[in-house]
Amino acid sequence: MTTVTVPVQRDIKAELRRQADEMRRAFTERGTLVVNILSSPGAGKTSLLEATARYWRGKHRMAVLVGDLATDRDAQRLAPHCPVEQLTTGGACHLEIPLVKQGLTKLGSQDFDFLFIENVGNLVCPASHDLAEHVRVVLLSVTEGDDKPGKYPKMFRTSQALVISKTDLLEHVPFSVDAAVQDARKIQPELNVFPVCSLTEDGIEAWCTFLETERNALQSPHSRVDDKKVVTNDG
Ligand SMILES: Nc1nc2c(ncn2[C@@H]2O[C@H](COP(=O)(O)OP(=O)(O)OP(=O)(O)O)[C@@H](O)[C@H]2O)c(=O)[nH]1
Ligand SMILES: [Mg+2]
Repeated sequence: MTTVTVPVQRDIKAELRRQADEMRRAFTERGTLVVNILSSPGAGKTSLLEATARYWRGKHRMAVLVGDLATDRDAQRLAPHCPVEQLTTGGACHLEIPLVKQGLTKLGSQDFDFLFIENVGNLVCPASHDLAEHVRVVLLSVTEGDDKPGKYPKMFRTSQALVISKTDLLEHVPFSVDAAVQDARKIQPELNVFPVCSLTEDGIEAWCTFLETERNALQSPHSRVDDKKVVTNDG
């Protein structure tokens, strides 16, 4: 008797990862650093991007793709600062490559130094999706509690940077920056950490310098694009 194996399912995620790798290589060649920003709802992603755009005004060309379940409110906030396209997921709790591609088409053929993707506010699902980024950043605001890294490990394990946001509120809440950083570095020892207050712009210079260094590394002859591959551990 002959055994025939009939494939009944395509590995859709593998195809999306392949597309993400291809897009990342193209961004690298164009000198565009792609940054995927993740956090729980309201941790301060859009505020961080507003502060970043204010800090870089006239220095770098930046654009933003911003994901939300509904409304274009974040795009309206960012529009005075830089080119922006809202990606409305219609209920989905994270962004995926096809929607990012649609946003890129709308942004047009202009080259940017930095492309930020503000993901849907959610500390779980976005961690599993590679959006062609070079750098993944997780925000943790001080009002959320310093115990969150260990409780949501995948988000921290797959990120290269941690922004601790709303530091102006530290005096009002029981949040230890040291405890949060220790907890996060148990999961991801290489994590770069940036305490930031987007309202006063305290910490924004260090954050922007980090991004500039990452972009310069893209253009270095020793840069290995494959090293920038995002680890999502999703099979
Ligand atoms: N005190 C204080 N408030 C902040 C800071 N950054 C943001 N906020 C406030 O936090 C709220 C949420 O900020 P957003 O920037 O909209 O947060 P977000 O993560 O983009 O929210 P979603 O896109 O809905 O997930 C707003 O009321 C901001 O003004 C900060 O550094 N300090
Ligand atoms: Mg936002």
